[in-house]
Amino acid sequence: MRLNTPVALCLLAGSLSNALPAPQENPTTTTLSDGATTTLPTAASKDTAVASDQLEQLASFAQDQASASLADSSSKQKRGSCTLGNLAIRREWGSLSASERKAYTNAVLCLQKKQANTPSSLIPGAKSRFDDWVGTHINQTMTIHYTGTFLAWHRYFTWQYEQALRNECGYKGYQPYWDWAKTAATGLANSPILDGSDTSMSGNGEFIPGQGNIILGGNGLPEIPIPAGTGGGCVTRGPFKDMNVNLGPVALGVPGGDTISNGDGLGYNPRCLKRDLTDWVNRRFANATSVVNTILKPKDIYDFQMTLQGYPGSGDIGVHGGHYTMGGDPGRDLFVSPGDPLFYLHHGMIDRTWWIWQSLDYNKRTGASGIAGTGTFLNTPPSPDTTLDTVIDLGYAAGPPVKMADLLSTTEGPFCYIYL
Ligand SMILES: *[C@@H]1O[C@H](CO)[C@@H](O)[C@H](O)[C@H]1NC(C)=O
Ligand SMILES: *[C@@H]1O[C@H](CO)[C@@H](O)[C@H](O)[C@H]1NC(C)=O
Ligand SMILES: [Cu+2]
Repeated sequence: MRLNTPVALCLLAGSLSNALPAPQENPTTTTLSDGATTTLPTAASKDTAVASDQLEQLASFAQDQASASLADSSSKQKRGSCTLGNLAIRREWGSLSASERKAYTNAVLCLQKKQANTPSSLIPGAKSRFDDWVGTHINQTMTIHYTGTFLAWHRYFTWQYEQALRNECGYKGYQPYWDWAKTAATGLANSPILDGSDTSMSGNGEFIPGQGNIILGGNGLPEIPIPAGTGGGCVTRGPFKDMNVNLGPVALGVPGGDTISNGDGLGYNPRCLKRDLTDWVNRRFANATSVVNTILKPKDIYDFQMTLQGYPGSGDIGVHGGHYTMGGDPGRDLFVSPGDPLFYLHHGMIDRTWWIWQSLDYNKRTGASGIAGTGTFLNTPPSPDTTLDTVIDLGYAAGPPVKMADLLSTTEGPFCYIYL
């Protein structure tokens, strides 16, 4: 049978074969594409330890499905050139070795030293190749969040960034991700991603005492007060302690409830990277139960992407609210957030969550019915529906422009990766 290829077995190790006999909430039997069956949870456990196991099971299911499909030469997943032999595997930060982590952060620092592609006449503050991504995100913010393109746009953006690290900075690995469920359990400052060590993504900002709440919502929506975190100032340790944030702010929420901006945020405004690690946000909105809920509850793409970003007015900011978990500047700025290198690990996990959700009803969720929404933020101002033919263009960050149809699967079209 198809799964008995060495690579498939290797992918399966630690997945189905290790499926934990942990107590499950309403388990259900699901038939895999190769005819084998597996037992998946259908509702998130309120016990986060159990929910962590559920998340592992769901991720294993997505891995098994992808490897079975790639091993099957008659599968429809032959449209691109993706095979088990060239499949990239994106891993959780904590599972990388010290040298793999350093290779990643060194590549990011390399991108920050390279010249920008963006003409300074268009974005004067874009000084480095790293800034090209930030500039593109600022320019398109109102047409890529709460839109039909949100998930696919950020999938392509993160993938092109990974390609730039590899092709322009000699990085040999793949984009790592930040598993929020893990940091919700350990605390952020204790995690390998954010402990501030040389093998982390740098840690907290310097502690600024007595900071007021951050206020989300407003503009007619109920306010969501978020307590300030345990940092607030400049990052002082780890690989990014000397980094300059060049662009922004545009809509930066700061403690005390204000939002600050520097005009359109495209001017040159060099300053330190600030973080304000906020365990409260991580635990409240992105614990293992929240992640599993996000994967299991929504049955259509509209509900999925709204749950993930938070239904406006619901008081829930969704797992995407992890931008407020890292806090600081530019972390809390919807426009400039890719200016914190942690953005790409966060969006790696967003993409992983989408990938797992898609695997539960693959054909439907990677086709036309896997798209909902229009081209503008909460359809304001009103704009046409996003379709398979809608084009995503990353401007000066990377090309070529691609259609939505090519971005819905991670193993068809231009992509060839899965998450472990
Ligand atoms: C964990 O997430 C669930 C679902 O999002 C939420 O109801 C619960 O309050 C969270 N736990 C904590 C400790 O905040
Ligand atoms: C900003 O976006 C518009 C279209 O949305 C595009 O025409 C323009 O070239 C973009 N500017 C930059 C600097 O990417
Ligand atoms: Cu974004």
